[in-house]
Amino acid sequence: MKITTASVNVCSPGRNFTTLKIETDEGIYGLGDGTLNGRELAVVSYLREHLIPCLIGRDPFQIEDIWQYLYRGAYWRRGPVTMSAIGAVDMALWDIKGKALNTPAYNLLGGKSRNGVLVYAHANGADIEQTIDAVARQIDLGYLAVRAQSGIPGLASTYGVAKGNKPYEPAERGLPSESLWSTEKYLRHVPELFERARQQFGEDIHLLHDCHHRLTPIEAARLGKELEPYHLFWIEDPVPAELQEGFRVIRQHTTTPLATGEALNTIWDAQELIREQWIDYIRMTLVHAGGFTHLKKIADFAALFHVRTGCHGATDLSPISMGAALHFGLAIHNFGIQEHMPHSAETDAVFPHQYSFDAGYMYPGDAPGLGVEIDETLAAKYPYQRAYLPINRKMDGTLFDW
Ligand code: GCO
Ligand code: MG
Repeated sequence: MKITTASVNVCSPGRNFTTLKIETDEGIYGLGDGTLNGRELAVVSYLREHLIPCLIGRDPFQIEDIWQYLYRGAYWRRGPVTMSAIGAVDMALWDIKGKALNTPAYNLLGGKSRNGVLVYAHANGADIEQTIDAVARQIDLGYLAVRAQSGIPGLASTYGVAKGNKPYEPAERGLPSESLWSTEKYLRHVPELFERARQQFGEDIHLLHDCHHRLTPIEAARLGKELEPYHLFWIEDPVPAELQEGFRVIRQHTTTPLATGEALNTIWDAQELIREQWIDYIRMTLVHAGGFTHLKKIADFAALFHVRTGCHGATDLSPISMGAALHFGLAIHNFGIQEHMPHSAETDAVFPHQYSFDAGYMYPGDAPGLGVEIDETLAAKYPYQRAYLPINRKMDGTLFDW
C-alpha cells in the first residue's frame, strides 16, 4: 500500500478543528486530529508545507519508521506545533492500518485490558451552590467521576467556569479576553467547595479539580494538604510544569494525588516527573504528544513508576482525538481515567462517530480503525474563525498564567 495524497481540513462548527486525511492507492484513508487550540494554523502550515510532501509514496504500515522520519528528520525536535502535526499523521496511519486489517485500533495496541473507559465529566458554577447542583446533574447523567470548578468571590471570572448557561468552552472567538486573578481568594475558597461536595455526595463519587497552572509549589502544597480530608481523585496542574522539580515540594507535603501534562508534548517534558514519582497521573494527549506511537511509550515508561494515565479530553480536541483516546484507554494496562467534555451537536454532526457513553464509562465501538469520520461537505459550512484562549493578570496588572 502507498500513500497517494493527504489534505488538511480546518473547520469551526462552534470551535476550530484541524483534521488530516491521508489517502492510499488502495482506496483506504485515515483521519488524524491536529487541533492546537488558539494556534491552529501553525499546525496546518506545518502539515501542508512540511509533512505532507514527505508522506507521498510511503507505505502507511511503516508507522514507527514514518514517526522517526518526521521527528528526527526535522532536526528541530519537540514543541506543541511539531508534536501535534506528527500526532495527526500518526493517528491517521493507525486508522489506515485498522481499516486495512479490518479491526478496531485497540486490537492493534494489544487488545482490550478492560471493559470500558472510566471518564470524568465537568461541573462548574458561579458559586459553590451552583457548582454542587452542576455536580449533581453530572451524577444524574451517570458519571462516576466529576471535576468541580467554582467561581471565586471577588473575581469577575475564572478558569473553568462558564459564562451564562452554556457549557464551559476553553476558547473564545476574536482576540484573547482578559481576566483578573487572586491566589489568596482562590485558596480560601476551594477547600470549602470540596467540603460541601463531600457532605452532599459522600465518598462514592470521584471528585477532581484543575488549578490550571496558577500556584507556586508551596501554595499548591497548602491546597493539597487542606483538601486531604475530602479525598480528591487528583488536583491537576497545580503549578506550570516546565520546571519538573517544582512538583517535588508539593509531593513532600501532601497525599492528595497530582496530575499534569496536558500542555506537555514529549517524554522528555515529563521523564523526571515520572521517574521521581512526583505525580500520579500523566495527562498528555495523543494529538499533542505525537500520536499513539509516542504516547504508548510514555504510558509504558510511566507504568514502571506507578504513574497512570489521565489524558486531556477538553472540547478543543476533536472527536477524532476522543475516539482515538478511547481505543488507547481501553488497551493500555496503566490507564487511570479519561477526561470527557461532550462536543456540541454541530461538532458531532461534522464528525460522525462510533463511540458512546454508558453509566460512567465510554466505549470506542468496534468499527475498524478509529471509528470516527468527517463529513467534509458539512465541515465546509463552518469556515475557520480566529479564536484564542483568555489571558490572566494579577490584581495589580502583572501578566500571569491562565
Ligand atoms: C482541561 C484543560 C482545558 C484547557 C484547554 C486549553 O483540563 O480540560 O485545562 O480546559 O484549558 O484544553 O486549550
Ligand atoms: Mg486542565
